Amino acid sequence: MKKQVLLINIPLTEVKRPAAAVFHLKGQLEAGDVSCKAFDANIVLYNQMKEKWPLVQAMLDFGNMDPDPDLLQETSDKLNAIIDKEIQLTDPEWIGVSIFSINSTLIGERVLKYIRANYPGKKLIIGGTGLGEALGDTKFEFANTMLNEGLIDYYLTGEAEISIVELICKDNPNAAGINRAPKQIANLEGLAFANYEDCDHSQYPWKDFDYGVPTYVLTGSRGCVRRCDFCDIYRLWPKFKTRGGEHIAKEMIHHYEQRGVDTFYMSDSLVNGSMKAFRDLYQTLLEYQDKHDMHFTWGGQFIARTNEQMPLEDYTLSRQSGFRNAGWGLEHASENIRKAMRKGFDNKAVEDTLNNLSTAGINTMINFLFGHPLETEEDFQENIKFLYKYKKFNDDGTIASLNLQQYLVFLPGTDFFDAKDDLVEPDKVRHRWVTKPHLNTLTFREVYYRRKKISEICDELGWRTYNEPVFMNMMESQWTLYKKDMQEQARLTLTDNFDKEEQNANNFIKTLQEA
Ligand code: B12
Ligand code: SF4
Repeated sequence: MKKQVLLINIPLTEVKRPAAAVFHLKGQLEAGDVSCKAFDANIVLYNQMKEKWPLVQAMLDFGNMDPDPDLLQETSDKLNAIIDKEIQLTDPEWIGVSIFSINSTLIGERVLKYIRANYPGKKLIIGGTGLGEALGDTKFEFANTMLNEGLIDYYLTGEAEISIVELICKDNPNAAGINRAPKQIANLEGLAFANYEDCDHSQYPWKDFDYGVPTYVLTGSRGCVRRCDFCDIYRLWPKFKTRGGEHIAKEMIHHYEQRGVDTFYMSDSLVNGSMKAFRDLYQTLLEYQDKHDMHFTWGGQFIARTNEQMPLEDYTLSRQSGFRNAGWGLEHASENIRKAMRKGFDNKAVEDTLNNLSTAGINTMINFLFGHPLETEEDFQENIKFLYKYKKFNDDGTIASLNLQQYLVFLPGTDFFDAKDDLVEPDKVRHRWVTKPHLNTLTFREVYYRRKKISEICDELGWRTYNEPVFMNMMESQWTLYKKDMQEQARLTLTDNFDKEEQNANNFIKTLQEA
């Protein structure tokens, strides 16, 4: 059926739930009386290449400098055929391609070349957080390259609900966010609800993932109430803006009444950034559940708070309203390192939060970030202590898993990156750093050892972890490369002998066990 606009989500996005952008923007355009089809090409491709999907994911990973050319060709040909069919079906005037993250640029460029070559008369735009290296990176290098090569007509930066309406509905290409930096949207309640009518539930492998049923991604707030130094969120959204909790609940109710979907994942940086909005949200859902024979399920990222800031009642009531999963960036068990990162919560907040989650029956997946340049032996021991002290919350299911990732990198577009020269200096090998001698003595050798030790302790204690074999594989390759580079460039041989470090760590574990 002919549409004015076709919005396409391309790889790489997760298949466990639809990527939200195209459905959010469809809602906005249709409210402006422009017909729009939101199409998730990523999920159609996934269904065609299911067996090879892990390889496709690894190939498109931005860090993969050596993608398999045959697989890339096959993926690209299949994706172009999928997109071609959809363009023929909808014959749109405008085509918008979503570049979800930097992992979408490699395949994105090929898609844009294909559409440009085969449909030169169509107006082509891109948007998404993959237009630059990081959110705070206002050079939008990928987007500018595409524009300069004539592959697109416009790129829309940042949150695009208003700029896309300006461009397509109001024919105003000079509005903020079009081919230049965005302007933060002041009133999120002024936007239309997301429109998931085009989302084909039968395509998604729901049953293989957490909730097991159709799940929509919704946005309650943008920006963050914190300013962690390694994070780029506050550069793009300088202010924390939230919808009222009642307004968010009404959108959930709308999707339930329209398509029977009762399960949601919030894209917010923090669902409890505003305690007022959080409380209004669960109250409104509870009231609706009381009157109807149904139950919501929802989850999202949240921040640790003390009992004084968020008492147990908030946990139990939100759980009753369906709040089941909370993603949590603990990042480090040492208060000192969290302070250096500006995480903004102390050990009491960690303790209170874990106890309350456990009592209320809400589970959490915790992110860690290892290898902070200021991390001392004592800070490292705090991470070990955490694994012993809170193992009970792994056992009772409260901590659903630990996402240990690899190690901390300096992401351009963050305060951490900008302060790099105050903290570290280049190591003897490329791409590496050592902490400035007057601050610490940390080198990649310790980062590698400590990361490995944490992995081993998790294994021994039976902690559930996320993607750990893949992360540790990458750490091993990094370590091998580091040793090789050290030897070649500094004529310094590093051995795998960590006896001294092992002894220190094991002595510390002994004191924990005896305590
Ligand atoms: C939810 C989420 C995820 C989910 C994805 C769920 C899914 N279905 O794929 C999970 C946890 C799996 C995930 C994974 C990753 N993510 Co993520 N994720 C987010 C998060 C928190 C919200 C994204 C979202 O849904 N927003 C809601 C929708 C409506 O907004 P949106 O996608 O940004 O779209 C808006 C604009 O970008 C723009 N837009 C988007 N597309 C288009 C298209 C057109 C044509 C136009 C005009 C405009 C436009 O308009 C939209 C409406 O305002 C963001 C951070 C944030 N708060 O935004 C990070 C974020 C997008 N993720 C990021 C990254 C790096 C990743 C990962 C690579 C790894 C990682 N470190 O987490 C992987 C990559 C995923 C993959 N498969 O390759 C970065 C991207 C940075 C970058 N420059 O690439 C972000 C910004 C977080 C960050 N600060 O680092 N992520
Ligand atoms: S709490 Fe999360 S989203 Fe907010 S600034 Fe810190 S890392 Fe970024």
